[in-house]
Amino acid sequence: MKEAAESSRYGSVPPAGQLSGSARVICDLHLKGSADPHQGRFLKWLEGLPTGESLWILGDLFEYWLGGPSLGDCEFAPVLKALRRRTDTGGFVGIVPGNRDFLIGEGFEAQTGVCVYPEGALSQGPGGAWLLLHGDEFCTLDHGYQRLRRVLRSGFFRFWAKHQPAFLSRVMARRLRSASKRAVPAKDPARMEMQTGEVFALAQATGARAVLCGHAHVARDEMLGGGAARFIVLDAFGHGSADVFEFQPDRDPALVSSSTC
Ligand SMILES: [Mn+2]
Repeated sequence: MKEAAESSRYGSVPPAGQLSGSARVICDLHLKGSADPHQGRFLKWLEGLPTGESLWILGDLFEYWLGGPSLGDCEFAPVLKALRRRTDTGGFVGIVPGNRDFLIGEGFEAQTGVCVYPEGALSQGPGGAWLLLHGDEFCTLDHGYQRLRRVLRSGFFRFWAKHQPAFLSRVMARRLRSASKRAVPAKDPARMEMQTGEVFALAQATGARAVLCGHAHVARDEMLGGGAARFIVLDAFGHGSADVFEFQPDRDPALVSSSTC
């Protein structure tokens, strides 16, 4: 029963979003606008994806996302249009918002056709259920960050953010970014790490055979609990040689590079 209760936190995934056929998973693009060469590179990569293949984005697609004001921001318009084109032509795209773009919600879903999973998603894949998350929830020893995360993701904050004029949202986003930049060097790196004990506990609680996430910007692919669960972290998209996790019907799912796939 506990497993069912834990699993119900995640939205249901339609057949097109299951990981049984061809699917690609990416994360941490941190797109900054049309002057960002990285954004152009992503758009080209997206265009080259085979039609009908599903795509999951595990958060921090944008360097920052303010909700409503960002939907009308011409800097991000090419990204929104490209995602719309993809979903219009039958390609499933799912997103789990990250700590930079946690305000991605209904407006984004309506404009792009991308399915938004605020808490993460539990999808069927090879060998059973795969839990798809951003990954910041596993940095449990960083108590200050977890406190901030709870506030920013609360219904109250979402309501507040939705009703702020665009300029105030911008000021707030800038403050959050610079506070985080100031705080990170002062923190003990060990406390900022993902806690694999937490990953394994969540895999057990949700019945997932694998947990797939990003956030750390450093790839890893390992077995936890003596082989009971697989834990995979992707490199940030466009950085490193393991920035895409690929599912193909004829081979084992694996980390690959976006420059070769
Ligand atoms: Mn992140």
